[in-house]
Amino acid sequence: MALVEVQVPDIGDFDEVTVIELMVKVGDTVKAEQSLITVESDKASMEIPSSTAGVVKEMRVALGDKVRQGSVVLVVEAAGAAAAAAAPAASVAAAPAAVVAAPAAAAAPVAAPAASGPVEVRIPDIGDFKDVAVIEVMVKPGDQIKVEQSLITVESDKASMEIPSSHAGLLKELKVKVGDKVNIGDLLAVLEGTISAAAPVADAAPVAVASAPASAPTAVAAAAAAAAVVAAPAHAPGASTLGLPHASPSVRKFARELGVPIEEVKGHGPKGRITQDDVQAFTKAVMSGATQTKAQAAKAPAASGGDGAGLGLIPWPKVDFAKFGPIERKEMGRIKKISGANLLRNAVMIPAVTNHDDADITDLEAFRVSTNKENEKSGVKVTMLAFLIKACVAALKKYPEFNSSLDGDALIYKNFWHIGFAADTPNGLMVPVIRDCDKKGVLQISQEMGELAKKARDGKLGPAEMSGATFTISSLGGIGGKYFTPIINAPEVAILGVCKSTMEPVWDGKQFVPRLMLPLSLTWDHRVIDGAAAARFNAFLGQILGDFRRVLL
Ligand code: CAO
Repeated sequence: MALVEVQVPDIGDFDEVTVIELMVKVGDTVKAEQSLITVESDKASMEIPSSTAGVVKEMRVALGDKVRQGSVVLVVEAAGAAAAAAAPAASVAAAPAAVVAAPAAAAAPVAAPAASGPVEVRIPDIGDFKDVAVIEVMVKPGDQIKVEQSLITVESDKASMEIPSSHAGLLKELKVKVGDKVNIGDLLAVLEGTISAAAPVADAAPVAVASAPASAPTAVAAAAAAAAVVAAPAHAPGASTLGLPHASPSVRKFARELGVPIEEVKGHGPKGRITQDDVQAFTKAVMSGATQTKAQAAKAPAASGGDGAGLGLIPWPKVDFAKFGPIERKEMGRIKKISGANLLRNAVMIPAVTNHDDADITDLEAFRVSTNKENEKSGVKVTMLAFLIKACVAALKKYPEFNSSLDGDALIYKNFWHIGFAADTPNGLMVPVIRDCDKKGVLQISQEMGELAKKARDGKLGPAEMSGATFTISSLGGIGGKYFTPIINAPEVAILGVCKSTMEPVWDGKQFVPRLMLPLSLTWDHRVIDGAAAARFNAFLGQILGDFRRVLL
């Protein structure tokens, strides 16, 4: 077994590209050449493949990170031949040459001597792709075409790329339509009028195309193909769109997964391209009732005004606030948009109920303070949240349905206790997950919590660090408040909200005594849990927090 760092291969002329999609996570088994992440510049999206097969041990990039050639994407534990192949460098990028018959990247087009008369534009060498489908036609007869202007977009099951024109001229005939299958050398278009061509490129694509020098797919796509990555269509300015909307394969896939009709999404990316944010914003607008899909509109009852998110609700109020005073419009950040859509779904779809209770933490707080004094030098500070995590694990073990998830008519009981905690970050709410809390002590939990909370605030949390939770705690204890109603983090079935503890007079049977009381708010999914179980869970939690030795029982 060898650990291999998989790097971003040569991705052409790009200095820094943004990671827009993570396609694998820690623990996944990946094959050599399997796509790992999608990166995007302002012009293209590319999927970055793995240079080796093995098990993902560590993700080194997160959404939004900027990467370039040589950046380490992840660490794979490679086995057998793959590891041997990777040695001795132990840090490799996918070898482009081994992947596809790489077309030479076209240099910036230089006008060749002008000629006149019809010229045929053919499909250039697009790498190892056969019978790729035309999914988009970006021009129409009569258009004045420039050299390197994208004419069509083709898509295989994994890749999509634009096919540019090898010449400039007036488009006389277009020889392909959406749905056709094309191969290298196929006739694409006939141009007439004054023709100029891209200057010949040294070591141009090996396949002879037309009577003029071959134009490889745009420099971006060619570089992408050379590295076995995927170039996504970019909208030519002013081009007529006769086929599918402009979006990268990953965005199309994302839309498909959410059931979003991508043709109804308005693109706000460069040149009108549909981005993941557009799909998310569309989803959110549909969920909030601000808009609806055509299918929903067709089904919506007339009384709803056709704008009720398909739920038969009255339309979302549209108010021109500027009528009442000065306003400023600011787009919400990405994380807020994503969490907003999730929270809305969870709020709408889960029949949630919240129980409020108080726990007497007078003794536990004294223990916490003394523990922190003893551990002053270690640098690890224990907050009430770490004790709460341990207490919740004990309660989850006693009441396992709180640690389950719904799967159709069945419940999945999880025999692991990974606890998520809501962290307030400058970019919005994030939920890092501490794994195997049953096996960890309060000090270790505190330490991991501190590290994860810092990563969350620095925007450095990887998806693996935010997944797998079986139960979540949202603590506002450091801020204030009395009780609140947290929203369940689906597919979990319960969440504990915690507010600031306060000294309160508590009747001990003879007199009022001052006790430190911690307000607890447990929200639970009524499909899985009923009120009595929730009350028992809270009561048990209160007992543990009142006398923490009970955790050992
Ligand atoms: N009662 C009284 N004081 C509390 C407390 C409680 N329940 N919980 C924490 N405190 C105190 C801590 O002891 C600490 O005091 P000192 O600074 O005097 O030592 C202070 O409040 C700050 O604690 P903290 O917030 O830094 O640490 P934490 O472990 O309690 O919480 C974290 C960590 C990451 C959860 C927190 O920083 C955070 O982001 N909370 C917000 C979560 C949130 O937004 N939830 C809402 C989700 S729904 O929109």
